[in-house]
Amino acid sequence: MYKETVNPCGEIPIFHSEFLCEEVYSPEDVLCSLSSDKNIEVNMVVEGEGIHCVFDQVIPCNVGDIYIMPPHTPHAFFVPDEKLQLKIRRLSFNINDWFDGDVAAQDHPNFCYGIFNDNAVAAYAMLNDYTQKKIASLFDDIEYEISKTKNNWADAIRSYLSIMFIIIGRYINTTIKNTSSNSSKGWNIVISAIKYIRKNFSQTTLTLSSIAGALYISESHLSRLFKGLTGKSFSEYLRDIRLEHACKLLRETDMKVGEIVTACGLSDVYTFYKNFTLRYHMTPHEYRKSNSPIKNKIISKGEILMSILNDISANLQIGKAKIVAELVQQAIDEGSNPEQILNEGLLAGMSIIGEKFKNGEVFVPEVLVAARAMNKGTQVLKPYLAQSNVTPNGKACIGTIQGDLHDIGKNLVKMMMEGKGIEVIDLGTDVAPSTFVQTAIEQNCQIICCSALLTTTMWGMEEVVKEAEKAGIRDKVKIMIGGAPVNEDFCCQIGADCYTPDAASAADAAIAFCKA
Ligand code: B1M
Repeated sequence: MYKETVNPCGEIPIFHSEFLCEEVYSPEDVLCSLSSDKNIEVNMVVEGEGIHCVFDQVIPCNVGDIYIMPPHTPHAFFVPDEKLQLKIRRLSFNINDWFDGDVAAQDHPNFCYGIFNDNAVAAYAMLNDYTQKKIASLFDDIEYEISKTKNNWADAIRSYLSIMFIIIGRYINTTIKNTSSNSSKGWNIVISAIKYIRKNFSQTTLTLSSIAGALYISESHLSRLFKGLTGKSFSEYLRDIRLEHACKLLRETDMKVGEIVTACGLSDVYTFYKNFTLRYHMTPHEYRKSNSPIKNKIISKGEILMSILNDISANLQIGKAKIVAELVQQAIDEGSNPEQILNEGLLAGMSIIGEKFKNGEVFVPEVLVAARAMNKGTQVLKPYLAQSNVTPNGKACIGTIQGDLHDIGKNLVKMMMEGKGIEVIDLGTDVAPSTFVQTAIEQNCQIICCSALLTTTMWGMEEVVKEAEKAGIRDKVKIMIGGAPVNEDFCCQIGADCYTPDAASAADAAIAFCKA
């Protein structure tokens, strides 16, 4: 609700407005919501309760509280939660149009009849019932004069404003002081920077230096002013503005996370997820689910599922093992196919981390936490990938080749084979050729499965073939190989029996061997 009365005759502008404040207070977002006017503002709380923020000051406000803000002072009203309402009456005018000399000179002790002193940048008063009514009636009189513009209306308003300031001056409780001696100029610069950021945040190339250039000041000066007056660094502010816009897009559109990242000028999905989860303690998907106002819109099962799969991939990349496990369960509950969860959620995320690792964008610790998250996710999937109540179809032993510690692929192969009813003995990682062969002999395995991820160690698979020949079991056992660096040609070259590119085809091939 917003009602405004503006002087219609065009002589001396003065505005009276009455508005309902609905924005919910959130400490992280305050700075983004502050706004300032070129006029002086007199704000009076007429209904409800709320919060008034001036720079980094947070002041609870109630009916009868008055806030006077000099020109260009960033401030905003909020409600503590969405059930509460706050109604404000505001007068806004250029003080030089209405007063002369001391009363209008911002640095004079008699500025606004002495309401501001000691370099104060904001003043507020709590009025008693009697005074509150008096001030409310002055607001009414001024509003009336503005709307009617009768003879000498400007003189009448000038008198009402003087009386108002003098009365309020007696009740001033607090003034918020400038921390910097020339902070009014500083604020102007910071406000210009904020405006510039808000206009251009979607450009990935936006930097402090480009803004400093646009405002003709040095980067270090802008950086100091920004932090000093807002309490936030430029990069923190820019990140918050972008995240806030991302929230808006998540709430109000169907855009995919990747598209939102681009639209907000963010660098990549990985960083977006990391910052979003840190800031809002939930994933973008969860945020969209709980905040989307698009009521009556039918979101297809496929869309929900795709969004969960994207979340699985993104959380895996930042190593959020617990969240990954929960999301995998959620995807299953939504009726998704376990293989799709594996391929389009878990493995999709792992392959992005692999690329980043290759390009030097992430390092071993990040890969390790991602691998841990992958394992947590596959643990949840395991019972769904495995078919229950199947009688053993054969026996195999599996391990990662000597010198190689990668076990995620191997674990998947094992899981898929077990799903087909094959009993699998897991030898772990860094397995010597003799261990594969001895296990096959002792446990009577039909298949030896070797996994390798490193080009430097894949030749260990040839050793397994030779060891099996040496032990005289080569014609009794099938040797299957797999892993990123090996292929069909390599399989033939070392004399193994079968190469498969993924876990599902490995399980199919193994079952075929067992049944043959
Ligand atoms: Co390492 N690593 N890593 N790493 N790591 C790779 C493999 C690498 C390609 C990364 C890169 O540079 N792009 C690179 C190898 C380069 C090369 O040799 N050409 C590499 C390197 C260099 C290293 C280190 C040397 C790094 C270092 O220390 N500087 C080091 C080596 C340690 C060692 O083994 N001695 C190392 C360490 C690690 C971590 C410990 C941090 C971690 C492993 C954690 C773990 O496994 N518990 C790790 C990881 C996670 C990776 C990447 C990122 C992911 C591997 C993975 O799990 N993929 C990987 C890059 C990448 O692959 N994009 C990389 C998902 C998994 C499901 O796929 O294992 O291929 P994969 O399995 C697939 C198929 O290959 C197939 O089925 C699965 C899919 O369904 N499959 C089989 C696998 N085995 C099969 C067997 C079969 C049939 C199919 O029949 C028997």
